[in-house]
Amino acid sequence: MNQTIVTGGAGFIGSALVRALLADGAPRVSVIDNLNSGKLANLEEVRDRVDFHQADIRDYPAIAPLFQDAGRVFHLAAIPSVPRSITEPVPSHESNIDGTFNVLRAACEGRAGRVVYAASSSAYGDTEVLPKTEAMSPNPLSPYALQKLVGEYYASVFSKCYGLETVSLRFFNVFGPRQDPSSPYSGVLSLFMKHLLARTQPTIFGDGEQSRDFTYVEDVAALCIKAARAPATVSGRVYNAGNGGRFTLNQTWSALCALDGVSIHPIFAGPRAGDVRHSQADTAAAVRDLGHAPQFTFEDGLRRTLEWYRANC
Ligand code: UD2
Repeated sequence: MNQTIVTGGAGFIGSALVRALLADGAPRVSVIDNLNSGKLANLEEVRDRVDFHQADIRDYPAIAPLFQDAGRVFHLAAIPSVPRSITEPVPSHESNIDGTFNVLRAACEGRAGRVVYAASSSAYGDTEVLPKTEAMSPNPLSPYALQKLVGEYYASVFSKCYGLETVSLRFFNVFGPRQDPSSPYSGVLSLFMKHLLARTQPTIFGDGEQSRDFTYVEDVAALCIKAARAPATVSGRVYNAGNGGRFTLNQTWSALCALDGVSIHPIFAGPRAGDVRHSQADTAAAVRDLGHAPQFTFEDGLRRTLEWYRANC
């Protein structure tokens, strides 16, 4: 019952989690990834301690045997983009809902230990009050937000009906090294890093006054591990995985320009469909129940991420 599984473990968050698990004492980690957006290069330094399975979570017969007697499962595989879920709703639905159901079913039938599920802060949509607490009613504004919310509900129902231990963590705009800037659907910070280093203008959708609780990837990885260890009373529950702060896109771009000693004006385009206006996590429940203790301020994270892009892009 010792095996640790990370779905999406070749992605930028998943690979950070794999490194954190190995550093935390896991002898080996099993990664399930279809390599659609993940890359084996993300696992390069730890490849000899990773059992890699190229498989798609939409393919139940392919993944089910891998979950037999697994000790703990971290389910991060997804198609993670609000705009992509609007333009390409079918693959997004199939991966994020059907794929999540398959992972939960495989974990349940394989008698696996706890499943930690990567949910999303997008589930909140726009709320009148900030920061956002888990007690607020969800209000998904995009297919992606709804899909991630359905995954939470499924995780909770598997806990209630089948006794599978699950914990959902609502990731708040995770950023850090290895986030891939090559797609128009890439996370905004990876795109900002690319433009900063190329000395080109980024595009900001809307007025740039929308805000995000940007959360450094290593803090999220650490919280995932804590969620897997927390007492059984957390099973079926949902927690925010955020830093607790909030920065507008205009502030973020200016901070990055200041870090690199340049001044580049962004291009402003129309607002993006499905966008949430403001996002900020209340971290109290995760601190209380899971021992969440973010180590990196936003500025620390920006510096570390910029250093990595300078060295690797
Ligand atoms: C959502 C979730 C996040 C995570 C993510 C996965 C919210 C608040 N957050 O992130 O937790 O699940 O989905 O994809 O729902 N933008 C620009 N220019 C660009 C690209 C983006 O201005 O070139 C804007 C975008 O309109 C948005 C902000 O930057 O206002 C962040 O966009 P994102 O795609 O990085 O992440 P977001 O907030 O959709």
